[in-house]
Amino acid sequence: MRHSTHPILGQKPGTSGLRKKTRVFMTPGYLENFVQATFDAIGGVAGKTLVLGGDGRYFGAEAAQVILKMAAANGAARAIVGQGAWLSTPAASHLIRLRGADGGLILSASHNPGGPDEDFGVKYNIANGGPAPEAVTEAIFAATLEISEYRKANAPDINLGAVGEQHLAGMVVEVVDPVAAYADLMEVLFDFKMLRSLFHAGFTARIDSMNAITGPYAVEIFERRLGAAPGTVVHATPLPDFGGMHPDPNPTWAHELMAAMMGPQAPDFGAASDGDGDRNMILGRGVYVSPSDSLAVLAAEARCAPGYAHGLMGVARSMPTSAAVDRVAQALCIPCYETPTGWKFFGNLLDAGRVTLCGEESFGTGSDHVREKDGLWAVLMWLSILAVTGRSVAEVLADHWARFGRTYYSRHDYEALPVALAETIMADLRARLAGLAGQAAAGLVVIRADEFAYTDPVDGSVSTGQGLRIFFEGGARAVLRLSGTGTEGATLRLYLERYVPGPEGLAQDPQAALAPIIDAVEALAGICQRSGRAGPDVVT
Ligand code: VG1
Ligand code: CO
Repeated sequence: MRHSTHPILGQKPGTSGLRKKTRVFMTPGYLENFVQATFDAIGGVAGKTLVLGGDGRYFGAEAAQVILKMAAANGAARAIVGQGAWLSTPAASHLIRLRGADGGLILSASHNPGGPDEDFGVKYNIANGGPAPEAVTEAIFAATLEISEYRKANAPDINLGAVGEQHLAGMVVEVVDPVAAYADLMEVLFDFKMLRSLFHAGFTARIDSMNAITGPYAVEIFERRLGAAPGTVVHATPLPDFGGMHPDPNPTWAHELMAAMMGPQAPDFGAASDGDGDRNMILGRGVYVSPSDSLAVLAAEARCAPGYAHGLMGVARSMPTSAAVDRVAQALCIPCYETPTGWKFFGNLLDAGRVTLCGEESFGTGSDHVREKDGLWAVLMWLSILAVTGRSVAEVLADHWARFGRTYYSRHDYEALPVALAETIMADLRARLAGLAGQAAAGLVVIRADEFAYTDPVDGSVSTGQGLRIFFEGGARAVLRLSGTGTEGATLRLYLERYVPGPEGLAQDPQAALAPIIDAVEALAGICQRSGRAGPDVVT
């Protein structure tokens, strides 16, 4: 059936898909318009195979029914759907690749809270399993400006609870176990026998799935296949509102896990996942691993896992991520690429075989096994390192810093700022960037400042306006950029970094180590002064 429609006024996918308040997505025709625009932008879906699933959040199952009817009406041949409309983002990426699908739709707003008054989102992934590159998101945006009708089959709902094939207006709907293929892939990359022995020998862990999608995956992998004690995975059932949890795996939002890991009864290892399972936070007993350090450690120790026993082709990090991994790449004599924020920028490098590991400061690490970041993969990498080296998380970190030096790092988020104010703060600083070199700010001299732009080394595409960078004397750096994933006002992210080569000062708290840079940025940009805020909302 054809439904005529009004243009939806230019809905532009952000850093990772289109993210809006759930009620906006539930407005009649809204989801339909965006999905039709996506189908139109990719040249239609006639005869194609699509993968579909999401993180279990509110409205996901209803949205899946709508998308299936639309895919059928648009002539798709087959839809592969996770049972219950469940698929973690890395599992969806794997399924697209494994089944040779033409693309997939992931129903998630990732680390944003879920529920009728919270957030929903739709991400379109391409045939390599990765997020749509900028050219595709631009085409989707253009299509949202032009769309005049959408097509949706007038058919009954599919039973998403029943694994097997069903038919919907000429399209095959294949409902699959969301976990099995992903867990099998992990068995190929990691030595499950060795990891089973680790748990068998009494190693303890707390894996916090935050009531989101990784629960069933983590229970299958850690408790069933690796023999970790029942209850190792906590908050293991995906709930439509994540049980009120904010599934953002950082010290602020995963505070229950933080408290457990810093307390007297702490297990050996702790990890948390985000809503759609592509992010991770890694903890040891009494110790927090900053994501930039986690990426560097994984790169340095990757050979501990059989999937990486032959070494790495290269590594890539997003620009705001610390340079800790650069020093590892230098020691390994492999290339290190610096890309804009967002996993889509790693896709070409991974496809071209130029890099094996990638990571972002926002708790995302991954490899060429899929084309998304992968939270549980990171957990298995860390467990492999601990099993092979026989060291604790704290010892692995201390060894790494002793060898490579320590890069103090922190991200300060100012959330829900008035959009105009956030844009003015950025515009004012941007206008002054060129003149900053040689100037002192709160006693710290600026060496150089610019706005990051990226030319993709594989296809030559250029992405501009990717963050304001200020380099200070002594190897310190600050980056400012506006978030592309929020749904309320603007979020300004300030990324801070300082390298200390020797063992001196290694025990220093990152906020204390970074205090001179924090003061310098406030002197230059006046974020607190102009917003009237006493400080950032979230510090990671
Ligand atoms: C944030 C992170 C970025 C990440 C993106 C999607 O984007 O900073 O590193 O790739 O979320 O992650 P932004 O524009 O808000 O800074 V997820 O877990 O949504 O797939
Ligand atoms: Co995510």
